[in-house]
Amino acid sequence: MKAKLQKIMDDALARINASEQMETLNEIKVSFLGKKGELTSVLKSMKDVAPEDRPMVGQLVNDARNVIESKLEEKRAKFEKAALELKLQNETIDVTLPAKKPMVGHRHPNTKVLEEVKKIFVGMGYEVVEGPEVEYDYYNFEALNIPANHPAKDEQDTFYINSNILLRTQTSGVQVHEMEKGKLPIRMIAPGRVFRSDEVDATHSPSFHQIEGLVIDKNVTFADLKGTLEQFAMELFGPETKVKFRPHHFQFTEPSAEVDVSCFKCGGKGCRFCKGEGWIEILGCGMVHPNVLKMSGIDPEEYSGFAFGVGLERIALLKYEIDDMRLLYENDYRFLKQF
Ligand code: 2U9
Repeated sequence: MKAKLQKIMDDALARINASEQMETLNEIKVSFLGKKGELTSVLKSMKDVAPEDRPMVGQLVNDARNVIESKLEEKRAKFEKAALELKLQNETIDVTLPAKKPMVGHRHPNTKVLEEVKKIFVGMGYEVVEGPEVEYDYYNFEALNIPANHPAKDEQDTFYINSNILLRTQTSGVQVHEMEKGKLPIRMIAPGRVFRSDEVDATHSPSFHQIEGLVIDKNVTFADLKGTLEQFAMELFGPETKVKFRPHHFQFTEPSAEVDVSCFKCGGKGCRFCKGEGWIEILGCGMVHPNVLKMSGIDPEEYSGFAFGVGLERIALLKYEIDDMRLLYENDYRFLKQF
């Protein structure tokens, strides 16, 4: 019996040593230690062993099982280690390969223009002030001398939240809040999103951005307004830029004007870009209406001021020669990566 066990063990160990893959180890385990395995069959034939020898034979079978199991385990660990080494070798990273180029973000043309405009006015000593997009009717219209029956107040043009509250149609409310604080002089710009119930097309959108400016001090004149906006135009469009003030009407300024700049494409001779005019309209402005000053608690006999308003998208379209405003809102990377 002892010799038989020894032979079974030797066979098992020889097969384990000769095995070259994990699956073979499983087969060996089944054929020696499984239900119908060689070692198990020895245990089953225990009834043929003399009772006094049974403990000894039992011990030998157990010892043989332990040896085979530990050899199987040893070989399994070897296979696993070799598989891991092979995997690591195959997955080695070649650090000398060129890296993938990451996509670099671009500033939106609106942001670029806004930053440029802010820089120009901050350079002239202006403060940048922001305010709420949802505003009281009073701050958007009434405080700006826009009467109840004015067409701008029509529901066709303005998004109302209720009869008293609306989405601002201009950033002017921000200036009114500043004036109400009573701290003079004021020299500020108010950039921000505004809303008008417009149909979308190449030059209109129900939501766009404005930058408005306000200066209030003693002895502020139209000459100050002209000098300031001329300087602004030259910094934004180049030092050769000329400006032209055309009389206009706004409820909140008197006198009022629209400002054209000489075409920065043809220098004023007339081209396709300026539609042969030589001039391009860029903003509106005027001297703050005495009613507007009065309503916010400023004495128009003591103080005067000027104000202006620029459409941010309009400047971006002009400066970057973009022919459709919708491109500014679609966030198509092929468009944005050009800026
Ligand atoms: C206060 C007093 C006066 C702001 C002004 C304009 C002229 C103007 C337009 C430009 C293009 C609006 O974006 S746009 O459609 N704006 O022409 N805005 S004066 O006047 C003010 C503002 C606040 C207290």
